[in-house]
Amino acid sequence: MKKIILAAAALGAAVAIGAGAASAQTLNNVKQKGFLQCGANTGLAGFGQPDAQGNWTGLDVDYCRAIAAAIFNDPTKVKFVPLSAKDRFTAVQSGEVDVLVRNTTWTISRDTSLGLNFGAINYYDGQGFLVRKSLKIASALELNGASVCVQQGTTTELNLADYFRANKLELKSVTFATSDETIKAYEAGRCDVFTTDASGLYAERLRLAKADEHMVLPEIISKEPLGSTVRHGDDQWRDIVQWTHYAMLTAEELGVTKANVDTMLKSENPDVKRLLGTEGKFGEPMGLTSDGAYRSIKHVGNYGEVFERTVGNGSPLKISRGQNALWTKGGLQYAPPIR
Ligand SMILES: N[C@@H](CCC(=O)N[C@@H](CS)C(=O)NCC(=O)O)C(=O)O
Repeated sequence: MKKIILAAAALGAAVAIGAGAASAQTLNNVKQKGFLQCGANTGLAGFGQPDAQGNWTGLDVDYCRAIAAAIFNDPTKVKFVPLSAKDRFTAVQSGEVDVLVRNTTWTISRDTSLGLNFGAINYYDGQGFLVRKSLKIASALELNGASVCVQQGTTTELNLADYFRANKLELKSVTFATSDETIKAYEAGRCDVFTTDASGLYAERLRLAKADEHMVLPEIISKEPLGSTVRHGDDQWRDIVQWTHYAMLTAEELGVTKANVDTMLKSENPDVKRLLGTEGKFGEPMGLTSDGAYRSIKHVGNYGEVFERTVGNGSPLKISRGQNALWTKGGLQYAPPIR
């Protein structure tokens, strides 16, 4: 079975890289398999993490569940494939996974030379620094000569070098292949500083024995728009992945929730009708049913609900919405109109 899946997907991928639109096969492959293969983190609290029973939770995990719900009307029709920073892009290119939702930053090189497309940004982030309070420093500009633990294959490494060079600071970077090794080396004192996306700092800090002895410095040194990633050459699939996020954002804008979505089916509000498919057939041109968005909201919730549950006040991370607030509330989360 796995061989058939990989063969079909590899064929799709080969054609995709070669001839573009011909390979609009991902949705059909997923329907044929009966489940979505989602590239996930190896274990990042709040974003993508399996528990001891193998139950996956997190903001990125729920995005994948929302895509599966739109396709199968069942959020459990997903197989999560844990991928390290180094292996994640090959897994998308080869078709091992149908979509990557794994705290991955949208950059021009990834969006072009790697033959990938970014769907939607489900978390606007930026890189920061974690240090011991005992170091008694208040700013990253005081890190001259510091040893910094960082993970390979990430934008983190590149930003770190740029920041230290731009601020004429001497840098000793200590690099590791996985976040596990990186945070353990930091905790063991092999470096003064741990750096990654700010959301990752809050998540990894939870794993430290004495989390309160560590603090996040105020500087955010980069833009890290974290989003869903698919292969080039399958516009239909990219539309599905992209509009699933926008449907969940629009639901939050319109006050449509997991709990009230069935009541909202009776709403006379034209925006709600178009979102839930009681007016207009916006799912169908993408190969979905017209109630695709309804299914995602019914089974997973709107963006605000998912945020609070996974990384916000309903979670151990307690991250505030900040840049991930709706545009109507001063944030960057903005969905194009469903019309
Ligand atoms: N957003 C950055 C960094 C993403 C990243 O991989 N962060 C690390 C540190 S928290 C991570 O998730 N590691 C988990 C792993 O590779 O197992 C990127 O796309 O390069």
